[in-house]
Amino acid sequence: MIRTDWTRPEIAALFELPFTELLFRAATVHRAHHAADEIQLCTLLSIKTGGCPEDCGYCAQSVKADAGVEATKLMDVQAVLQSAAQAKDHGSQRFCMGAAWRNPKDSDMPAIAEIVKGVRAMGLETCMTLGMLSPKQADMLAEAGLDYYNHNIDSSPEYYERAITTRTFQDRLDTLGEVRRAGIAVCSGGIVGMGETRADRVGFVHTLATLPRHPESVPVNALVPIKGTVLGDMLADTPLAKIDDIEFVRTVAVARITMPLSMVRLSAGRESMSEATQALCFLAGANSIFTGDKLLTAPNAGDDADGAMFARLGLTAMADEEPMRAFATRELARHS
Ligand code: SAM
Ligand code: DTB
Ligand code: SF4
Repeated sequence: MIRTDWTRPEIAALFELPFTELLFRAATVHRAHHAADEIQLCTLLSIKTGGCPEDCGYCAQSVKADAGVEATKLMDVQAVLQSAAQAKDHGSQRFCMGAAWRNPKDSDMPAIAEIVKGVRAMGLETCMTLGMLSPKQADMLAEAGLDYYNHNIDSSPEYYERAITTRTFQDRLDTLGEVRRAGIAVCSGGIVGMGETRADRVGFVHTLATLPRHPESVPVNALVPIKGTVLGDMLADTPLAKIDDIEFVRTVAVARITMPLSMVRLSAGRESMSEATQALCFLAGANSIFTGDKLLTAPNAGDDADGAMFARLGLTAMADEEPMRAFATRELARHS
C-alpha cells in the first residue's frame, strides 16, 4: 500500500530497527515494485556554473564559498546537446542539467526550452534543476516537454535554516507544488552527513513521504565535503561528524520503505564510498545512480569504476525506464 500519512514516530521506529531487519524489510518492499538488479543510469551536466547568490553551506557554487569554482554563463544550446549525445553513447538514460541560480530569469527560459526539446529529441529523459520557479516558468518547462524537475528539500525543516539562510523550507515546498501542478514529474531528496541529527533525517524522510504524492525520484546525497564551503570546512575540522556508512544505508532503506514506488537515487558521495557500502545501498532499495566522472563541480566514481562494480555485483543498467515510470505514475494515481 502507498501511504502518504506516515508519522515521525513511525519513521523513527524504522530507523531504530536492527540493521539486518531494516534491510530485509526494505529489500522486500523493493522487490515488490522494482526489478532489484536493475539500476537507472543518469548523467549530470552543469549548464551554468558558480556565482550563485544563495548561501547553501554545502555548495561550492555559492558566492559565499571559496572553493575555486569559476563562474560561467549559461552554456550554448549546441554545447549542451553535444554533451547529451556523449552521455547517451555511454548508456545513460536520463540527462540532468543543473544551473547555479536562485531562480531562472524569464529571459533565460527560451534557451532552456530549446535545450529540453533538443535533449528529448535524442531519446533521453530530461531533468532540470534551476532553483525556484514561478508558476509561468513551470508551465513553460512542461510545455517544452521537460520530464523531471529536481528541487531538493535537503534536510528536515528544522535543520534547513542552519544550512541555508537565503530562502525558506516553504519556498522549496512552493516550487515543488508548482512543478506538480504543471504536470512535471518531481525529483526531490536531500543530503545526509551535514552534521544533522537522526531526528533531522527522520524529519527529512517524513517531509518527502507525506507530500500529497511521493516524488517519482528521491536523490539521497552523501555530503561531498568541499574545501572552502561552510560545511566542508566544518567537517574537515571535526572528522567525527562525518556520517557513518550504516546510518547512510539506514536512510536509503527508510526512504525505500516509506516511498515504495519512487526511484531512490544513490547520488553524490559515491566516489568516497566503498563498493560494499554501495552494495548495501542497492540491497536497501537504491536503484539509480549518477554515472560519468563528474557531478556538477565535484568528481564522481567514473564509468570504469562503475562498470567494474556492476560486473562484480551482477547489476545491470535499466534498459528502459519508461515502463517503470508508467507503472509508478499509474500506481501513484490509483493510491492518491
Ligand atoms: N541551484 C539549484 C538548487 O539548489 O536547487 C540547482 C543545483 S544544486 C547544486 C542541486 C543539489 O545538489 C542541492 O540541492 C544539493 O542537494 C546537492 N548538492 C550541492 N552540493 C552538494 C555537496 N557538496 N554534496 C552533496 N550534495 C550537494
Ligand atoms: C542531486 O540531488 N544531486 C546532484 C543533482 N541533484 C543536481 C548534484 C550533486 C552535486 C554534488 C556537488 C557538486 O558537484 O558540486
Ligand atoms: Fe546555488 Fe543551488 Fe548551490 Fe544553493 S545548491 S548555492 S542554490 S547552486
